Amino acid sequence: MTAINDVTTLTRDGDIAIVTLNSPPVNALSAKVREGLFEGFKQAIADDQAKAIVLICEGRTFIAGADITEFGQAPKGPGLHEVQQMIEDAPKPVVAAIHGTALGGGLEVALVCHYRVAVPSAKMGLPEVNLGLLPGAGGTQRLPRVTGVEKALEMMTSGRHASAKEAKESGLADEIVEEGKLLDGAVAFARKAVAENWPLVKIRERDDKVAEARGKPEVFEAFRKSVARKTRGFLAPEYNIQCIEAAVNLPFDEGMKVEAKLFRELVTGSQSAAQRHVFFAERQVAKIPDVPKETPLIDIKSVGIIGAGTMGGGIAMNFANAGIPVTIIEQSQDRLDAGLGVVRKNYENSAKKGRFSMDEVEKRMGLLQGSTSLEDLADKDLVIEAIFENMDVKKDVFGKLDKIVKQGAILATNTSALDIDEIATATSRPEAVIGLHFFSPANVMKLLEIVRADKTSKEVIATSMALSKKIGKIGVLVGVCPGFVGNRLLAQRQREANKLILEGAMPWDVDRVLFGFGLPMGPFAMSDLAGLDLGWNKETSKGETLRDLLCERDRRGQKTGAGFYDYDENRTPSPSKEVEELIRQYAEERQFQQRDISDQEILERCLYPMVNEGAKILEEGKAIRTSDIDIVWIMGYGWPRYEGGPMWWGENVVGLDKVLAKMKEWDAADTSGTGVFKPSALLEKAVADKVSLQKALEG
Ligand code: TC6
Repeated sequence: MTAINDVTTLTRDGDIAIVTLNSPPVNALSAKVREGLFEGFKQAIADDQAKAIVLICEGRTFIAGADITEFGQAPKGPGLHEVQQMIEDAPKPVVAAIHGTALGGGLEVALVCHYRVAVPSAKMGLPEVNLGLLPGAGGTQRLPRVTGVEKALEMMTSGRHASAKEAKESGLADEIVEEGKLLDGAVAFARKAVAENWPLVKIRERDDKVAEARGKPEVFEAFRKSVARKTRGFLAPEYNIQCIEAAVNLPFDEGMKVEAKLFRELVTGSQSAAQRHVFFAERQVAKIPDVPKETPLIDIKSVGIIGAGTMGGGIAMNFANAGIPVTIIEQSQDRLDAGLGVVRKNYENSAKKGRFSMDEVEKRMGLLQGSTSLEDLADKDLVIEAIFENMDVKKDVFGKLDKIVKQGAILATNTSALDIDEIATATSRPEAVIGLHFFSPANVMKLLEIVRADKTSKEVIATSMALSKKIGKIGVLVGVCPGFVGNRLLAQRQREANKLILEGAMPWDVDRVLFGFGLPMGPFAMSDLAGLDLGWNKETSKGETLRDLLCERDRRGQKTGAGFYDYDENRTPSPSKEVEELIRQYAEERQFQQRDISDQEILERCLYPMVNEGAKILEEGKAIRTSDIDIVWIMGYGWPRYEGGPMWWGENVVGLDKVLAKMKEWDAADTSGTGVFKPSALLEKAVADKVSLQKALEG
């Protein structure tokens, strides 16, 4: 055995050379790995006794891509293209032996090997698009040459990982070998290639699969249309498509030039920087500095949920989906039946859409039990309260739970607004109490705010974080404060949006700007969708707010065909003259000066205060790191990934100094006495010290 460097070895099994990479965690193509590949292959090629070469990886996976941490740094060691050329031009068969995930640059290395074998559990894909990139090592030119244009378009714009079976069917893999016997299978395959004198296949020389789409721009146009909604605002999907067009219409080397040019544009651009930030932020979020990985977990084998309303039912579905039995408590059998009926309908709808079978509906419903007695929660490992937002009622419920539920269980509340420390005082075990703030619809939304109260134990926190993953959520640990992280930022935007329409902008102006920024919906379209009469009552309406006035005119949102907008029978919105008039009159009566408001001002007024509030949240210790706040808004509120989250955007796209200057300007001009624009001390510190918010927080 020859150690090429500390991540690469070269061995020989008879007449087959074996280059092995071992660079945890995922064998990413760091400078060291590239160097190892280059030297390893050089020696294996020079070794006359080696008739073929197998490339294999130790650890959990084949090469999972370029080393994302190296992006943006000066290149070191041999370039990937150099390594690839040496492999592709090798004068003896090279076989990639794939397990785990061959992704991005990893698959691009496999695609310059003459053959690929994989175990059944292996997956392959070009997920660069999710990092705001395209496969810049020949993947855009080689994948369509193997799989054909249609599959390449779909795989590269979605970043999806194909199974080994699919890879075999589409020609990406040449053979599937027995699980756990990858090396033996690959060596046997290589030996056969030598014995039978198989050709040294170079994908770059193939043309048959791409020729089919040549001179057919309509293929690409149709595809663009089909993904337009999903890819709105993102640059990378379009760039990937253009590269595949080049693969179809240009010779290989010319196509490679297009790939290189577009890759450079993306990798130096702001969208990819933002999406790479999100990639790491998603992984960071699970790390809690004072809750070590070894913290013992509570085994959650059964769950109780109090409340079978929209939230309770949605929450219950998450657990049933993960195979965990749930007991749902309601006050009356009628309500229980209604709640469970809604859950069944949701499941049946999913089954109708083909997501799973009717048997599966019954299986999941079978995990849900109803009861009207809290006593039935005695043996549950986790109880989640999901009743209406009233402190006295919640305290009463927690007082009862304290007496009923076994010791060692977690007592959680789904409150989105109330003080969890106070709720915990109703029990004799505040260490067991935590907030699990699901977002509506709770069975769909990925975000789970895990709210740590003063006395919540580390076991309860660690278990909640682990559980969030188990039920397919991204759990973000936050602290107790009004609105926690997500709604606290939202409140800033809502306040300014409501003020802006009294100062001269119209609801559709505000919505257009925020939608154009990349958010799924503006605040007024959102209100119309949710219903303006949430919490509004005809009898008690005082006609004081715009909302009161709209509801009194039966403009209660989409459901009544009118709200801030007018709606046609397809629920398509259009600006409303009536609302415009109403707003002007309302503003005049309250002596608001109406003026022209630019799109830029709308954007700044709605979003800068969110950045400022995020900084306040950090300085109060209610979020662990800036990137956690970004994750909350990306996962829970649809902040566009290519803008990195509000904190990343404020810091990297706008600039903290600009945000601070605006906050100061608005604060000085603000006569409301509320101090809503008061700059965060942390923001001031970061700007003064010229460091990031995270640095300012840590230092
Ligand atoms: C590309 O190839 C471009 C090519 C152009 C050529 C010029 N680099 O996700 P996990 C870390 S673009 C550096 O928790 P899993 C990750 O941060 C790349 N680090 O594990 C984490 O570190 P921590 C195309 C990476 O088993 C640890 O590994 N490739 C990279 O749930 C474990 O990760 C991709 O986009 C990387 N490429 O999932 C693939 N990948 O422990 C991106 C991971 O310190 N990776 N790390 O927090 C993945 O999709 C998943 O990580 C996985 C493993 C499926 C490979």
